[in-house]
Amino acid sequence: MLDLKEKFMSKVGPMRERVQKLVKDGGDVVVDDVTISQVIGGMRDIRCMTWMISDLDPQEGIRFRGETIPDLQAKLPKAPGGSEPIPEAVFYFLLTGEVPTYENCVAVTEEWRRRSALPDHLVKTMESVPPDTHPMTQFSLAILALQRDSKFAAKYRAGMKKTDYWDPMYEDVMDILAKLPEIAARIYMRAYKGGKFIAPDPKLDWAANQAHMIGNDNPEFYDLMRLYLVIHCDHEAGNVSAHTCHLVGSALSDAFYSLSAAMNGLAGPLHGLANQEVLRWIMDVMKDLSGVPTKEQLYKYLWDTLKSGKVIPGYGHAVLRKTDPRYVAQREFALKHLPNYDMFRVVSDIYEVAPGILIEQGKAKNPWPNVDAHSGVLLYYYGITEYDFYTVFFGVSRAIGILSQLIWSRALGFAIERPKSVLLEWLEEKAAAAKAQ
Ligand code: NMX
Ligand code: MLT
Repeated sequence: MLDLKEKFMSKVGPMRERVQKLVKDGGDVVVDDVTISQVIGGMRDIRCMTWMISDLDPQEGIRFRGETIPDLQAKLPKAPGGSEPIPEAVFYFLLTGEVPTYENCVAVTEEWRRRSALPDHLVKTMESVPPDTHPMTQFSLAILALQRDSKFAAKYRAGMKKTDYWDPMYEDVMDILAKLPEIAARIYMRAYKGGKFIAPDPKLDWAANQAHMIGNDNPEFYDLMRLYLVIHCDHEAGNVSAHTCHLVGSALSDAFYSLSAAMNGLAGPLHGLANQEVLRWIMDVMKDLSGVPTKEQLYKYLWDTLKSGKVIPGYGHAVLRKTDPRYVAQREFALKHLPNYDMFRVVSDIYEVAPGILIEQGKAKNPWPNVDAHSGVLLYYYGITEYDFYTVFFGVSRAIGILSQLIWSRALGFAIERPKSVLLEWLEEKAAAAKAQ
């Protein structure tokens, strides 16, 4: 058995006891109040879920099991010759809470390689979809098509104790993560490169293989893929993709159903699709203003974007109230590898101009850039110019986090999600009663 699975198993018992004790001793403690604005306004900020693997502080940004992105960059193992941590390491860390050794990570790489072959039925399904179907639709469909082979669904049908749910869930998650890079690569190569298939290279780690299978063997791009697939992996529970995965999984739908649903949420322009929107918008800026614009030109262009009723893509956040540390990590990568690239100069200039405009407009609660404001320019620089594809990379990464939590959610026997909705009249009566007091 993989050391990772053994380590996970050893943590399940103590964690179950901890949760049971919490509910027994503190189950009646009130943790939040809810206002009508929150009910109407997307449940913003209501504390009503628990998530074990990451936590988002509005000022500081994401911490994965207590560690910031720079902490992870310093602590997690890297591939030989690489300078960014490998996603295998972050998966191990999220699942167990322990920093893996390089050997632990190699064992995960090997395990994923062993499980990576795509079944014929999946390849046939993928090839039956028109290649110009949006890559996120193809991605979600492919994940769903794999559901046929779910070990969790088969074991559930045969009959299984609740305390055993995590085991086939773990097996399904390992199968999915093993297959995602090739699924993504097949979509990319079919949509943009005439369907040529590049087989994975057994010498490469998971992220480098993602780069290799889309035809890019630049070692710097391998490192970008490692960074990209680590920093997008999780953002606590309330974002649309994580919450969807958790919600669907809570009905004991297996990992394939849960992840496919999550990817449909990630495909929305206010969520993950914002990364393609940013690049599309920057291309428009550079086309309309004939190259790198002046800050004055940018100022006007940004205002025109807002006045036309559009959002400034890549700016703002539902929780964050400062520059996203994932933006900072990508900016540092750009400063190291592509400081003089025209499009990076535009991205940097937007960073100087956009927050002031959003503050001036006075609507957005957070005028600072999020992760999506920077990811596209890096991919574009390394030749991945087909920006409709960018959200698929986000999805490959996001699977690492939300599926780690899904295993934990089944291990801890978390309940089916079923909050209470209320009629608008009920809210109106509440509001009137409060006013009358
Ligand atoms: N450009 C223009 N207006 C904005 C922006 C922006 N970047 N961000 C927020 N606003 C507006 C927002 O549309 C809302 O307007 P209205 O009152 O007319 O409905 C108002 O400001 C208040 O919104 P907030 O409470 O600040 O933001 P909210 O929590 O509702 O939404 C986002 C968060 C991320 C959806 C929003 O900031 C946005 O639409 N950003 C642009 C899209 C984007 O970058 N999404 C990616 C987020 C990260 N991810 O990967 O998921
Ligand atoms: C994410 O990574 O999921 C986004 O930043 C959106 C969010 O956290 O709400």
